[in-house]
Amino acid sequence: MDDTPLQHSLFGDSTQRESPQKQRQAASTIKASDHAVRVESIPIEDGALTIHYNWLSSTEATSMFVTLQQQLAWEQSVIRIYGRQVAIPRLNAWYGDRGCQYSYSGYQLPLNPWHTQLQRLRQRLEGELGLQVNSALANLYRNGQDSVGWHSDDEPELGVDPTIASVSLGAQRDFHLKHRRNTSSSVVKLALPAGSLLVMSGKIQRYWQHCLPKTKKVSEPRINLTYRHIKFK
Ligand SMILES: O=C(O)CCC(=O)C(=O)O
Ligand SMILES: [Mn+2]
Repeated sequence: MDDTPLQHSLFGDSTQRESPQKQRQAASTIKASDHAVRVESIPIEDGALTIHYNWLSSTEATSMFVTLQQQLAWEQSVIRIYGRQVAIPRLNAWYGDRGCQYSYSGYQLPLNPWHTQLQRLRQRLEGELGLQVNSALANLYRNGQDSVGWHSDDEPELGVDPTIASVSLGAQRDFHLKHRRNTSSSVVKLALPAGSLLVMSGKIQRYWQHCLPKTKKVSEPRINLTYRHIKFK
């Protein structure tokens, strides 16, 4: 797989490389306590994609990474593919309100009660962005050889056109999206730095797939938290 990080020219990888003046010019820069959050909407057909760079300050992102790496209930999930048991190339852990069950590829992740730090971010997502969230899937990519393959977050328990809020901590990794039907539209390639929040909404899970490809360029670990809303029957 080609893992060349083709930057989306409009959407640079992080505010850290930009001058303070350029940061001030960004149309939607807002001040969140001690750090500047830069919000960019990526124009795509059939869905909405927004990145909030520096949603967490670098101090917050670093300390949260250390705590969560040590304290989350990381497990090696094994899924069934064509009758074979296959270990997925990352560790994961599932958190949520009571009754939030989540399965993929026939595997039901055990539900953990909220970790305080995950709960704190959940409250920020609800309070600041007005999102409705009752669960979070945590992924730990131990190095560049860990990955997640092409998929959509379209499990029935997420309902129609779910909003997924994805927080990145640790090593920066590339995140790719491709349209399911319009094969002529090119793959959208984004870099997700520590402290960024990516919000996928609208019809995006219906029309697009996303993945986190393997890369030889990264040897450090990364944690990703995808906040979701599980619908009860
Ligand atoms: O690690 C990421 O950025 C994406 C993870 C993801 O797509 C998922 O858990 O469904
Ligand atoms: Mn996903």
